[in-house]
Amino acid sequence: MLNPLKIKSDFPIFDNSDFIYLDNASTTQKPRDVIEAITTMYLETNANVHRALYTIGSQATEKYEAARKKVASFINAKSEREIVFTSGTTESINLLARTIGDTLEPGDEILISEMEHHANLVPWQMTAERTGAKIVYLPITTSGDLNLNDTKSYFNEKTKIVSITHVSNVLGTVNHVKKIAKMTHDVNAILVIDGAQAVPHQTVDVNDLDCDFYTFSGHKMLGPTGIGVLWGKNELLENMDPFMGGGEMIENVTLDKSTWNTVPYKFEAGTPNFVQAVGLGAAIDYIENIGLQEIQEHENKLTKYTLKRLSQIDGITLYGSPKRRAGVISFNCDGIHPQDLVQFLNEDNIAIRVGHHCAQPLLKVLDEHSIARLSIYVYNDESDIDRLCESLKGIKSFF
Ligand code: 7TS
Repeated sequence: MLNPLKIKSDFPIFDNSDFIYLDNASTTQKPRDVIEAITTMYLETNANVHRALYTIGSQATEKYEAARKKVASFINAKSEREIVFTSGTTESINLLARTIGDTLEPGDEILISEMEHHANLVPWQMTAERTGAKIVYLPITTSGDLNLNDTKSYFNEKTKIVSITHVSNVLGTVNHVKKIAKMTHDVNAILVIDGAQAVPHQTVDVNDLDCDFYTFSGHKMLGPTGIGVLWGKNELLENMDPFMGGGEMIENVTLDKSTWNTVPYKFEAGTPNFVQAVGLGAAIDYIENIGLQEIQEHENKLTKYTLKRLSQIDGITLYGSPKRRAGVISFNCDGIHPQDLVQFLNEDNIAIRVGHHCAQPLLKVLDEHSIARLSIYVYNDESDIDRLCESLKGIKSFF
């Protein structure tokens, strides 16, 4: 069984403090192993990758490519050639919106959903502006699940790209990717999955899910900021144009014309975030040491406990009750502005997030401007939730 207290002791930010961090959907804290992997890289093997032909240059390149292999195996990609390092989910989706997106024609449809983070919405709106394609939104049910009933009107011969979140960053809904993959491929469209809130918390097997592209961020899975992943089926990546031009993404450059490097380097223009990639590799080692199965079981149990404890407090509204839910819980408290709520919690050294969570269309569906949200991870336990609930009760009585 996973031991959150022992795990917490691996995270220097919690040393000698009663700080309770429940904003893991925004970003996670970093274990010592990850911090040390980054520091060691700078202290001992800092040289630019794929170009520096001296000892530490080769070592840096080896570590960078080892991290790519680790990522490939973590999500069960067929080969590390299918792993493109980006700066994060946002860049991964923008890359797709500028490449496969820009092959669309007027009248083509991009199908996304009402529960998307802006990172999986705005880039497609920009694609639609450029190409004349149309965005269609899959609606959500009152429980916060995707409404997959009337699928014929959403998945049709005009649908070219479907881009859906694996797990909602507001409602915690875990979407049925395999079911959506079948609907997508039945109309010969391409399926992109935004896995930012899934990969840190559950086993993701991109082959089993049968999607075409999958994206996620290192900083939400104990890794550093500035590193993310775009996984794509090799044959699709091979046929795509590059996203950005610059160093290392080329095969040959003349004054007239350039040709492209092989996949995945064709998509990694300029000096990549190689130190951060190595940090992400250390984060994967750390997660695999605990075990994703254990992480998922721990979070399921703690989510149930949190929902029960919050529902026992008068005046708390919980948003969404999806059939399959991850450890993201949005709520508000009658008569207290969520902004005030979060500030009072902060005085008790408890961090949660408030706002529209970069999902304004979803908040409109929920008829709210601002929502408080807690999100759990490996170092949280029932005592964190107890303290949160005690603090909430105190704030309520103050108001
Ligand atoms: N997709 C989802 C589902 C997300 O939750 C986020 C970030 C992103 C994409 C973008 O990830 P980035 O690493 O490129 O920024 N979500 C949040 C959040 O819920 N609170 O802060 C960031």
